Amino acid sequence: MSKLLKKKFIKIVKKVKINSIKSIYHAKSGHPGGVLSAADIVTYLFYNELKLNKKNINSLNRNRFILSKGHAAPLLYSLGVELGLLKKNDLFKLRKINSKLQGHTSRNHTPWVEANTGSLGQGFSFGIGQALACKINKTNNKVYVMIGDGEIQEGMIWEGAMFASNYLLNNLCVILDNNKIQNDNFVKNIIKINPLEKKWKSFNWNVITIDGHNFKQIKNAINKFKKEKNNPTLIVANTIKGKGVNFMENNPLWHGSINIGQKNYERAIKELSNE
Ligand SMILES: Cc1ncc(C[n+]2csc(CCOP(=O)(O)OP(=O)(O)O)c2C)c(N)n1
Ligand SMILES: [Mg+2]
Repeated sequence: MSKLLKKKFIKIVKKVKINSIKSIYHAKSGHPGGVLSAADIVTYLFYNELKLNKKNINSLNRNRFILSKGHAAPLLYSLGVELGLLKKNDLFKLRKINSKLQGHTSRNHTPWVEANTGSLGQGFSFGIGQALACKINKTNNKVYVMIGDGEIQEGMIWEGAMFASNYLLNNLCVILDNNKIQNDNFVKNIIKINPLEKKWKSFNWNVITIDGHNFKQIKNAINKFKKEKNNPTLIVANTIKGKGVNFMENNPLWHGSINIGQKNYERAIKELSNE
């Protein structure tokens, strides 16, 4: 990525983060921590790999992205605004009954999101199904799925992990947002997930570990995935929950669902604006 492109890109991420926090603040409910840990990677994917627009949105050959940790939905909506798929005003409709902006992603309400997610583990399996369907249909596209580190405590994940490598789904790239926190506690205090890399390698996945806030590393990992000939890829992205807002960083309190409140909102926006 050239310096100029990187600068432009960082500006977009900043807007996406600010708009996500704005929508959660106005809804008086939502999940800021996991939005902020995932924003760099998901924005990278949307701008470089998905390239969704109003025309290609329903094409069979499109690359897909499934947000399996569906509670980070405001991140997708803010990206939708940047890409012209939603209006900026829509952000104020987050979590309102029947609005396009459901608290967890819903295809029925927002057709350009790939899947209804929120029940942890299911988006992962849905993505595996899509990747298999793409293979069967011989479409030359990629399926990206983001999962949380708490999410992999779901049993369904491990059945899917076996299935995906059994069917040689090298068109599937799963990004694990390894922010070390799940709901109201640290992941390691609920069920230990380490050694992460060893576990996934033993399930025959192509495993790549990166700093999930470093664009060069994100780009290199995606490029490696695209060269993989046999196995599905897992990118273990080490991230910070609440990244960019000091008082939210690495603090389970800001997982959600939480009413941010005016003072904290103003502090958060100030910090994100100067990030
Ligand atoms: C099947 C299921 N069980 C429990 C929950 C409640 N829940 C919502 S978010 C969450 C923690 C998720 O942690 P993680 O996957 O690490 O997400 P992140 O840290 O990225 O926000 C839990 C347990 C759920 N949504 N689905
Ligand atoms: Mg987590």
